[in-house]
Amino acid sequence: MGKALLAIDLQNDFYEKGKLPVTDAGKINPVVNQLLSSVQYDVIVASQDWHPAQHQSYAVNMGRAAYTPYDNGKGIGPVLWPVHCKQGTKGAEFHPEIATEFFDYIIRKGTNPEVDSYSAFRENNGTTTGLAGLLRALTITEVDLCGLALDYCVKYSALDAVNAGFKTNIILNATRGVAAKPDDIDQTLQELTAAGVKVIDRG
Ligand code: VGL
Ligand code: ZN
Repeated sequence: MGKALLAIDLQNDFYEKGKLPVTDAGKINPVVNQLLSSVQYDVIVASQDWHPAQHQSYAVNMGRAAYTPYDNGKGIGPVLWPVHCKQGTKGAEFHPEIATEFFDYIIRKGTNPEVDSYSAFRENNGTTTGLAGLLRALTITEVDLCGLALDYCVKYSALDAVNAGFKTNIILNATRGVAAKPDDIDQTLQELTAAGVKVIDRG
């Protein structure tokens, strides 16, 4: 019956001055805060990318250049990243403009050094984070997603949400993408729509 807002990885390192910057990320903050403070959600869950220093998604730890395509078939890949969202650093903190007081739960992900975790629902090797169970226990049937980055963590979270049976909406004006390749965003939106995710604007 209820509705949840999933606020994905609204952390300094994904903003313009961060280590893994997303273009125009700061522009989503007013919209995100409008969503966070609105009365329409029964629960708000934030995810926080939270890697140990030796994380294998860090290109430098694998002796490669950042943004190199790489897939070990066991949960690292399809891309290696600059060092970002290292546990306990400023870059891993939520952006100071974000109204974090509205978060009911925070799910930290990507803590296993050998496995990346794009989705807030499960790590890249399939291990669950418990989010679907939490939402079901709270009788949530519909989720809105906002945050960073549209073509990675927002995308994989939305696909897992819809596949777990939740009515799933991406709030397009409250997300931005990394877009390593120019058509990454269009392709992401096509994939999401094909999977049954609704792409909408709010606020
Ligand atoms: C993300 C790449 C690596 C994201 C996290 O939040 O979209 N992308 N870690
Ligand atoms: Zn990460």
